[in-house]
Amino acid sequence: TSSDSTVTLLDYGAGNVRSLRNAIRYLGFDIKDVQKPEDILSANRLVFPGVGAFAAAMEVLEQSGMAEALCTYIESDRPFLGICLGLQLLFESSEENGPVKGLGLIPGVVGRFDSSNGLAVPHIGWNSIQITKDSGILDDIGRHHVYFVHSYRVIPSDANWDWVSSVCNYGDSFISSITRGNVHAVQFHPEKSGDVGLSILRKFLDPSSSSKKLAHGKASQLAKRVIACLDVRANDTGDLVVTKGDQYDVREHSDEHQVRNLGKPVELAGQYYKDGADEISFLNITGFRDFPLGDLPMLQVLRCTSENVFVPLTVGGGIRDFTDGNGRYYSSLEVASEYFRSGADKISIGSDAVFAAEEYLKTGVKSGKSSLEQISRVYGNQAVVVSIDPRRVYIRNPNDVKFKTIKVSSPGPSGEEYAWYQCTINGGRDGRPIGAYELAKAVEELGAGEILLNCIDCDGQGQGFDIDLINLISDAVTIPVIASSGAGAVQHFSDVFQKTSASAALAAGIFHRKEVPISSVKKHLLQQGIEVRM
Ligand code: 1PR
Repeated sequence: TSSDSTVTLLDYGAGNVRSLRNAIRYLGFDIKDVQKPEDILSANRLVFPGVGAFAAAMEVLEQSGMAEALCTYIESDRPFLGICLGLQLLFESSEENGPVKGLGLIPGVVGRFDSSNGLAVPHIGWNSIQITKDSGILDDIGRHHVYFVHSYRVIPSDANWDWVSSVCNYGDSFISSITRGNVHAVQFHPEKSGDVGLSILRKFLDPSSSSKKLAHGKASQLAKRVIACLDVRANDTGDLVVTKGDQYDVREHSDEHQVRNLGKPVELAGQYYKDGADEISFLNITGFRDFPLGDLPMLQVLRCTSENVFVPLTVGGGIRDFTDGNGRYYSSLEVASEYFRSGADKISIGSDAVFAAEEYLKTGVKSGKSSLEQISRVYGNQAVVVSIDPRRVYIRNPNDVKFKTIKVSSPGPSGEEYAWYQCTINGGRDGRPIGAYELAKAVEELGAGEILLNCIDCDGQGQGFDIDLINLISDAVTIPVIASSGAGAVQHFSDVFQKTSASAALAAGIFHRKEVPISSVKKHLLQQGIEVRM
């Protein structure tokens, strides 16, 4: 048997549970990994983070004999915490590539969110939940938001109601947690839900730990996210620095033309987490030319950051197939896996997604071979962001180009009333014959779970987001769109959420230059009646 500070973790190897491990260690507990079914039966407390797809998880559990051990363990009311798929697997079956049989401990079917009314699926982001019965572990949740990322959910019913301990709203009312005796499971990710998430884990790991017993809140709408972005690259002396460009030019306008240095990546990320960032993105902006697995410091940045930062981390730059100088071939999936193993929750693909979309639009066939398709097949759509770097091209006549055009709100330099948005690759250096609209639609079909929508014209200008562009893209897709580039004042954030259906707003310079703290942005949004996580 294991000592009091030991937590048994059932990680069947289907994905990244590094952040959960980090959170458990941060709380002062040791982790023992389940190797065989008996390890489940002898656990003091068992955490089961479900990752990957339902069917694959069930197959592993059944073949290894762990399904039976899990059922025995749970039926004898031993301390259990399931997370995300670890909740869903307790039910009878799932529609994910199914129907597929689950463990069958709780009545109910796991179904997909209905996106037919324009609901963005996956459900990604922060909601507050409504407690329906006392569970102990949720004592401190109050009105706080917790982080969800999933496309499937269970609807509460008379048959499962005695298990339900909280519900949440997204399109439908769905089960956000269950509790019976010592058995708990949550649909959200406590390890990614900041301080309140850590307190939920702590209450499970040590039920005698003190709690504030906050008054319960209501199930909220999905909160709009505020994301801090760190463009990272090596400076001329080889140190990794956070930099920031003007329209993608990151060098100082001095004689030396040094790479602008705005701080150290790990420190800044830690600061933004404390300041209330809902997510942190790292973009390895020279990844297109310097192979990222040769760039071990970036992986180190992720490892260090994820030890202390408990909100989602995205990393992008250089995700593509690569053959190094010695002829060793690395697939994009290997590159992404290394990023995930180092602590990323999502990866972001820029240039390579443009090639994939071009190929798909040309052939009309999904080859399944692009980095985008491969990574989303293995890690799920929710783990794959496509970063678009468009440049505005003004035109006189909308029929001049074969791409989707818009009538612009303010005319171009020669009075042009129309524009299209040309995709670029290699950090904005090369324009491609594809529009941002066409790209967004194509990458959604190829498996992207989210779009990070930059705008080269607005980048670093502090004049506000490109509302025309954001409307163009968010109308084109049902996956969440992250508006990026141009934030210079708190009003720009309320503007983008009031005038577009963007799910999140990302900013860099305004935070790095300490012009406006994240908390002021949140306060302003709240005053404007926009749901945010405080
Ligand atoms: O093409 O897969 O290797 O990915 C490269 C990634 O690096 C892409 O996501 C691309 O956007 C990014 N990138 C490449 N070069 C630059 C550069 O600036 N020279 N940065 C770059 C992109 C844009 C935003 C920025 C916002 C907000 N940075 O992420 O943070 O525009 O800035 P602001 O709030 O200061 O206006 P691949």
